[in-house]
Amino acid sequence: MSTIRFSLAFLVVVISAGSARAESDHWRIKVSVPDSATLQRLLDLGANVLDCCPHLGHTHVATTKSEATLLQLRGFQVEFVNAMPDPANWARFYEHVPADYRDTYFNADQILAHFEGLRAQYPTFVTRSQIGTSINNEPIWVYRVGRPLKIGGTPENAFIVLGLTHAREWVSGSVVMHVATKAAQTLSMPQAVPFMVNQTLYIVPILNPDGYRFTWTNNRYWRKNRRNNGGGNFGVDLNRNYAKGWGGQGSSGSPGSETYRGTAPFSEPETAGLRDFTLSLPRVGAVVDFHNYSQKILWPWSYTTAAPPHRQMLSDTAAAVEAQMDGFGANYDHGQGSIALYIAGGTSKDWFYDVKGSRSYTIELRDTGTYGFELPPSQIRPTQDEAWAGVAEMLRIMGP
Ligand code: 0X9
Ligand code: ZN
Repeated sequence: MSTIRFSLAFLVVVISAGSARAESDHWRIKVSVPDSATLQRLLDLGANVLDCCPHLGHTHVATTKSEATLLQLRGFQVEFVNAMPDPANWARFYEHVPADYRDTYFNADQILAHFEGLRAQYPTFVTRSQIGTSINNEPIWVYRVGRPLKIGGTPENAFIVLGLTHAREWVSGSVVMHVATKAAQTLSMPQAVPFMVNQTLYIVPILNPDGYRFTWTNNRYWRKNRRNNGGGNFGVDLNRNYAKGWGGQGSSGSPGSETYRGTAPFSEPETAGLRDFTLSLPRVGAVVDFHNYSQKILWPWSYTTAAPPHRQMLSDTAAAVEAQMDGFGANYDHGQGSIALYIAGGTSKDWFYDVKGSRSYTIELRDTGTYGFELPPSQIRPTQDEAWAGVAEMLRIMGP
C-alpha cells in the first residue's frame, strides 16, 4: 500500500516536471533494476526495453503514459527521461523535415537514392553490385568506392564498412552515407594522389533493409531482420548469426529474443550474401561494422574473453582511430568487445577477423544513453564527422 502511495505521489512529480514534454503520449523512462528478479519481472511484463542486453542498475524503456503508471503501481522505480513520437508513426515525424543527410535521418529509399546520386556524380570511382536479397525480397547492395581496378596489379586491399545491421540504429545509416560521400569527393580531387591507392571501400549502406523499413512504419525499436520464426515470433539478430562463436554466450536460441541467433550460422540471406561477397575478395585489410550506441571502438574477440592472436595490433589501431574520433565533442573508448561491452557469440567482427585476418571493429557511435537510439538530428553531423575521421585514419593505418 505504501509503495502505491509513494508511486502515485512520485508520478505527479514526474508529470508536472515534464509538463511541456508530457503532451506526447509516448515516453522514454528509466527503470531501476537493482537485482535480477526485478529485471525478470520487467521482461515478463513485456516491457519495451531499449537497451539491447538489459543489465542490472537501470534500463531504458519505451512506454505510453499509462504503461509508465502501471509499472509504478507494480512497485518499479521509474524516472521520466523524455517524450517521443509514437513509435509506430516515426515516418510522419520526419515527413516535414528538409532532406539533407547531414541534418536529418533518411529512410531506406532516401539512403539508396543518396548512394545512387554518388554513383551518377562519380561514375569513375563509385560502382555497385548486389550481394544478396533480404527475406522480404529487397536487394542488398554493396557500393565500391575506389580507383578503377588495375588488371594484373597487386590485389586491392578491401575495407568493408557496414551500416544498419540493427534496424533501430539509425545514425549508422547517416554515417555510411557520409563515409561514401567524403571518399568519393576526395578521390575525385586532382590532388588526391596518394589517397586510397590500391585501397577500396566496400560499403553496405543497409545490411538489414526489411528491419530498417519496419522501424519507419511499425516499430521504431525493431532490431533484428524480419524472418518469420513461426509462433508469432519474428526476426533473427544478424549480429549473432555469423559463424565464429555461433551459439555461444550472449546469444539466444529463443525465436522471440532480441538476440536470437537463428537456426544455423549464416541461416539468414542478409549475412549469407555478405559472407559470399567477403570470401570472393582476395584481401580484406579492415572492417568496420557501425552500430550505436555507447561510443566504443570494439575489437575481437566478442565470443570469448581470451585475447586474440593480434591483440596488440588491434588495440593500437583502435587507439589511433579513437584519437581521431575524439576531436568532435564526444569521448570514445576502445577495448576488446567481450570485455569492454559484453560477451556475444556469432558477431560480425569475430568472423571477419577469423577468416580474413582483418583489422575488424564494431564501432558503437553516439551517444552514451541520454538519447540512445533516438539520437537527436542535431548530433548527426558531428557523428558523421568523427566517423569519417576514424575511417580515414583506418585507411592510413591499413596501408595498400
Ligand atoms: O550486441 C551487439 O550486437 C552490439 N551492440 S548493440 O547495442 N549495437 O546491439 C555489439 C556487438 C559487438 N559486441 C561485443 N563484442 N560484445
Ligand atoms: Zn547494434
